[in-house]
Amino acid sequence: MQLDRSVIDGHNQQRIKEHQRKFEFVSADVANLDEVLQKLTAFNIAIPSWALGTGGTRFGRFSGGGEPRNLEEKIEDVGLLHALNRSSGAISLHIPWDIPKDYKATRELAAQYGIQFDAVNSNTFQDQPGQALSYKFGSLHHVDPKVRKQAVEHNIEVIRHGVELGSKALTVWLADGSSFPGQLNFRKAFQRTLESLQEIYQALHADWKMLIEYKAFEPSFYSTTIGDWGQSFTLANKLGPKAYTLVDLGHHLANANIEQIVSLLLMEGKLGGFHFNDSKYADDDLTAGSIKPYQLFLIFNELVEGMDARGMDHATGLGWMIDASHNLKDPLEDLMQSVEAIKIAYAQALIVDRDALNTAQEQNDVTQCQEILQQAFRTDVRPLVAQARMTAGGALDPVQLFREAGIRKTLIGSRGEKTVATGL
Ligand SMILES: [Mn+2]
Repeated sequence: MQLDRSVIDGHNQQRIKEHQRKFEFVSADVANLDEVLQKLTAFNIAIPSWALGTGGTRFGRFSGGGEPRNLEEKIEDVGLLHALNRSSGAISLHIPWDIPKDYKATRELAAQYGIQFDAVNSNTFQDQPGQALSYKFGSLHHVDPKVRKQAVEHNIEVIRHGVELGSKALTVWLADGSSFPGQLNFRKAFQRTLESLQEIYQALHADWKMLIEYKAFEPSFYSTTIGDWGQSFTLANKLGPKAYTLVDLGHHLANANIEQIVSLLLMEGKLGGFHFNDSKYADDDLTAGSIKPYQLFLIFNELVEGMDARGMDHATGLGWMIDASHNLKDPLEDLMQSVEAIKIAYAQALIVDRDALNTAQEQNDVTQCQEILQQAFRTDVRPLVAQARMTAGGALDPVQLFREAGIRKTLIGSRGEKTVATGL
């Protein structure tokens, strides 16, 4: 379904007076208002194709109604999100869950919704039907060169799909690791992974990036072959200028200082992109900003500071993606909440008094440093985000409009109550 323009206009008309009152209140204190609004408008976050259906836990899955049944319906869902929030103008595909059958038709459909193709994701963490060799004991690090070759070829195939659709990056996340001490020779596993990645790197086009995701735990219980940012960074450095580290917020050990990791990767020019989500205990893949909104703000504070230091374009300099799973909420509502939380954290980082913070840091004025950061964090920037969204043609309150317009009901009507999306 395409959302009719008049539906959004009607929704905004009803709320405009209240919005203006709030917007004028907060914007009076924002010195660089036009710049903040322009940056917020330009900032888009890619939606993962695997997060449009209901996710499960390892104990079960409780599907919702009207889930997208194929790639076309997934693009339609992202199109709906983008129409509502004007900040979800890209989809990140997962191969083989979303292999396009007709590139031209897929590109045209996406263009209708104003959707671009973000990073393509390979999958060597599970065996597919008819697959010759198993990934039970890993893929790119496998002791058997034939398994490594199969995994390398899969990644090259994923790049080919991405090239046809206009993607510019391959994201590699490996489940490779070990579950028991002694199972693996760490050095050999790392070396084999590097050699496999080098073969994949050779297949990258000149304007492509390879994003190397790390994860400290899961599904292996003892070691992960790309377990932390140091290991990803080492691989990216050895591979070359097209290889970067990708930070997934849920892939760290508890209480890791992710904002410091981000700062240093940016400094070294090796931060490639983000997978946003939130977590309480492990890689919970919850809605961004739902558990630790202050951490999300601190990360954006380092991102803005670090990108500005390198003269990077905030919107295009890094890959911004959500990587979440929704086992309770409507996936589209959850994604809207994630996008909103990310943009709120970004807006807060944009209004940090950067000069004053630099001065306070250089003077060891610890109290003032905290005052400056928390002044920004405790400012209700939601009217700024809403203003940017409305100006770009979106809804003042996307979640409420999604409900008022009965979008899920319409999707259930056309797709059915019992549909299951491919994905997690
Ligand atoms: Mn991820």
